[in-house]
Amino acid sequence: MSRLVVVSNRVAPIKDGKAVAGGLAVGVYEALRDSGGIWFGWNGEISASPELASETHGRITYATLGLTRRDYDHYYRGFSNATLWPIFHYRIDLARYRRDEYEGYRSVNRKLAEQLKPLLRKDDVIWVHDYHLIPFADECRRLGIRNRIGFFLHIPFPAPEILTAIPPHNDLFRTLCAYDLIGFQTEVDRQAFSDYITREVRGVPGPDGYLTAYGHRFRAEVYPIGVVPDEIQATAASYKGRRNLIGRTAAGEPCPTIISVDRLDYSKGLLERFCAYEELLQRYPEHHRNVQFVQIAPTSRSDVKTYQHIRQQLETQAGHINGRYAELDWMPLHYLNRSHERRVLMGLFRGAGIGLVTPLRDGMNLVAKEYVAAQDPENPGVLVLSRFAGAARELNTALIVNPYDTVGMAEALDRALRMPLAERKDRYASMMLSIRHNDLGRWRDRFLADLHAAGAGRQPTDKIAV
Ligand code: GDG
Repeated sequence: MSRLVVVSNRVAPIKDGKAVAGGLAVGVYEALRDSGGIWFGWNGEISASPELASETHGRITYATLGLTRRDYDHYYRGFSNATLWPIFHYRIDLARYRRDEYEGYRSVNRKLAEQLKPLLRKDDVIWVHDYHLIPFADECRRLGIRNRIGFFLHIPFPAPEILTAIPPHNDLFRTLCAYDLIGFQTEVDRQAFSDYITREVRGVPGPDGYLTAYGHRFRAEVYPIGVVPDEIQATAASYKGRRNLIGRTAAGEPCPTIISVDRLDYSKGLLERFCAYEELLQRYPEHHRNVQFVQIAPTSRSDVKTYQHIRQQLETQAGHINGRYAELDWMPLHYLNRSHERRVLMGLFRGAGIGLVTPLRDGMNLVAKEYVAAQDPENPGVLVLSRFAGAARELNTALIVNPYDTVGMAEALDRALRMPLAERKDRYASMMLSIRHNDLGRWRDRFLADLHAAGAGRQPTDKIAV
C-alpha cells in the first residue's frame, strides 16, 4: 500500500488518543491513521531560521517548519489572505495585489517542496490542500518529483471574469495544471475551473473530467467534504452542559435559540445576519422575549486589516441590537468572540431550535452539516442556510435564503420558529440522508481512489510545459 503524504498550510501535531477539532483536521487525520504517512506543512510559528522538525505519533509523522517574518507577511498574510481569499470569495473590492507578495508566495511553495523532497519515497501519494499551495506540484515537478500529486480546493472557485482580476492569473493557474487530480467542493466550482482553462488558456476538455492544458493531462472532479455524523450525534447527545443555553421565556420555558458558529470572516455574512435578526425583532414583536440569538465567532487572521474592520462593525451592530431591544431579564443577542470546545459546540447545536448559516460565499460550510447531524431525530431543529454555501447543493430541504435579502431572512427565521414538528422531521430526514451519503470517509476515499487512478499513466519523462 502506498504511503500518504498530506501537505497543508497549517499542521498541528495530534497526540495519541486526543480528539481532533474541525472537519479538515479530522478528515486528514483519519486518512493518515489508516494508511500511515506524513503530514507536512507550517507549524504556525514565525522563526528567524526555520528548520524542519518531525514528531511521530502512532503511524503518522508530523513534519513541520516555521516561516520567517518576511515569508509570513508575503506568502500567508499577503498573497494568500489579502489577494486569493477575497477574490476566490468574489470580494475584489477587498483584495489587494503586490508583486513582491506574489513572489514571496511562489518562493515559500518552492522552499516547502525542497524541504519535502528528501522525505519522499518513490510510491508515496501526495495530497495537497487549499489555496496557499496552488504552485506546490509545479515546484515538485521542477525538482524531479514524479509521484502522484492531487490538490483539493476547500474554498469556492470563482467565475473566470473574477479570477482574471489577479494580475498573475496565467502564471498561477499554469502551476495548478501540474497536479494529476484537482478536487472541488461543488459542480459549480469545477465548471468555473473548466471554463477558465478552456477560455483563458485554450485548454481542451476530454471525457471523464480530464482536461489538457500546458501539455499536461489532468483530471478535475467534485468531492463534497463531509462530516462523521455518528460521532457528532454521540457527542451532541452525551453533552451534559447547558443544553438549553442561556435564557428563559416570560413563561419560564427554555428560550428558543438561534445559533451561528463561524470563524470571524467577512465571507461568512455575519453583519447581514445581525441585520436580519434585527429585522425579525422589528417585524414580529411577538418574538420579543421568546427568542435569543447566540453567535459564536472566534477571531481569525486578526492581523489582516479587513478582519479588524469587520470585527469593529460587528461589535457596533451587536451593541446596537441589544441597546435597542434588551430588557433587564432578556438579552436578544449573545455575541461571543471566543472559541469553544468541539463537544460544547455540538451540544449547543442540539439544544438550539434554529441553525442560522448564511455565508455570502463558502466552499462547503461544515457547520451546516454539523448542526443537522447534532439534532435529536425525535425533535430536530431547523437549518436556515444561504444559497451561496456549497452545502446548499446537498442540503436542499433546509430553508434556503439569500443573505443579501434582509427581509427574506427575517421571514425565514419567523417561519423556522413556527415550523411544526412533522415538517421539521421530514426536512431533517432528507438532509441526514445526504449527510450520511457524502460523509467524510467517502470524501477521502473517493479522492484517493481517483488520485491513484489519475496518475497511473504518468511516465518519468512527462514534461510540464512552462
Ligand atoms: C474552509 C472553507 C469548507 C468553528 N468555531 C469553532 C470550531 N469551529 C469549527 C466548526 C467547523 C470548522 O471549525 C469550520 O469549518 P467551515 O466549513 O464552517 O469553515 P472554514 O473554517 O472557513 O473552512 C469551508 C471547509 O474549509 C472544509 O473544506 O467547508 O467552505 O472556507 O468544523 O465546527 N471548532 C471548535 N471551536 C470553535 O470555537 N472546536
